[in-house]
Amino acid sequence: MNRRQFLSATAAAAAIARAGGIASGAQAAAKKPTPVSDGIPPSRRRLLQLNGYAANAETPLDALTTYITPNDLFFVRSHWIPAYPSLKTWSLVVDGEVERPREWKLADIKALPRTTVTCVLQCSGNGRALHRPAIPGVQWRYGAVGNARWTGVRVKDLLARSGVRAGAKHLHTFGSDKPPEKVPPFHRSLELEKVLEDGVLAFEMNGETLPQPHGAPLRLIVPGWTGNHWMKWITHLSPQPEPQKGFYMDTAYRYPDKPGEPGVAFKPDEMHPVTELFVKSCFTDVPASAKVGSSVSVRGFAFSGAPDVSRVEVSEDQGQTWKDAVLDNQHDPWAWRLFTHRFTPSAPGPATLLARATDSRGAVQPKEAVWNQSGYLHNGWHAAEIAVTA
Ligand SMILES: Nc1nc2c(c(=O)[nH]1)N[C@H]1C(S)=C(S)[C@@H](COP(=O)(O)O)O[C@H]1N2
Ligand SMILES: [Mo]
Repeated sequence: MNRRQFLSATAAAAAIARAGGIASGAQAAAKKPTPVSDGIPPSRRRLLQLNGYAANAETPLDALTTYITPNDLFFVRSHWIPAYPSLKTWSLVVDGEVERPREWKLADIKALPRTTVTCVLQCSGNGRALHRPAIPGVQWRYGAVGNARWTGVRVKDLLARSGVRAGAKHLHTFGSDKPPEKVPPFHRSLELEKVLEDGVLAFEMNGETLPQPHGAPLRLIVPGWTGNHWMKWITHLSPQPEPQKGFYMDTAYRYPDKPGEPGVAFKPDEMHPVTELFVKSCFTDVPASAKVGSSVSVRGFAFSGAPDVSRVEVSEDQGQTWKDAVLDNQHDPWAWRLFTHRFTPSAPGPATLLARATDSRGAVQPKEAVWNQSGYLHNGWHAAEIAVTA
């Protein structure tokens, strides 16, 4: 059913632009080609398109080697072909449990104090294809994740201009994309407490205008929480006493309170919304081959729903013993942490390396991910294979 094909990042961007209709004139004209200075070679600059409708494309692991994931290589997940808002008519409505409902134009939002957060965006379904028994849905493997620098305004600052009433507990969020007939809309809500604490409404990604596939002109950033909370093309925010209703709250994006054996499904009221990311690490840069006695370096990334990763370990013996990998110095709350490990093979034949991360709250990445009926948050140990010759 799924078409799988590699697209060069440029071709993927063009395909996404076509799928989404006409880019707004002003943005298209302003868009200059990004100078490529991140060191990722042209041969690795491509996305893996997982289905034809809408654009759902993941980043191959060998292109996720940098602390900041370049915009042209950042995975795209859209429920349906988006109607990109035109900047001329776009506005953001704030209503609901507020003293002063109001409508914002982008220029007024940009006049508020700015903030930049560097953090991971991961789709809750990343790794779905790795669960057994198999689970229907977009067959993400490893690359529905990236780490970016998001610039915008704090949700707290914007909502404060409307005066949020004490009874409000959930922020209802709406984007401009509309589903095909009879398909429920992607309407969401999340706890006000979290979004007032950490939420950002971003109009820039990695120092550029937020690209349209990633939610221009404005999207929600929820550091540490899964991508389904990160509403793109946002047009309406409404603080409310109760969570939003609808398919994408009551049925989808729920995780079992007490997961069962693989294959066991639960009713929605035995599940809760997916929120925090699970601790996870992946290898990204692994040589295909190595020689007995000469060391090679392997690299990867690790992240969690906790603000930091405290440790990444690598096993060279199927998980019997572990060695600490070296963590890069660069890190920010809820960003990923790159790691390096030097491996000196001692015998010829295929070698397997395993990675396991521990976060700043002490959660350890498990050997096997917990199977759940929607295939969310796969985080089992990642293996890297190296062919060792004498
Ligand atoms: N309006 C809108 N926002 C959305 C979505 C969508 O389909 N429509 N998809 C969500 C999901 S499930 C994910 S994982 C992220 C993906 O963001 P990206 O495409 O910028 O990587 O956007 C989220 N925000
Ligand atoms: Mo997602």
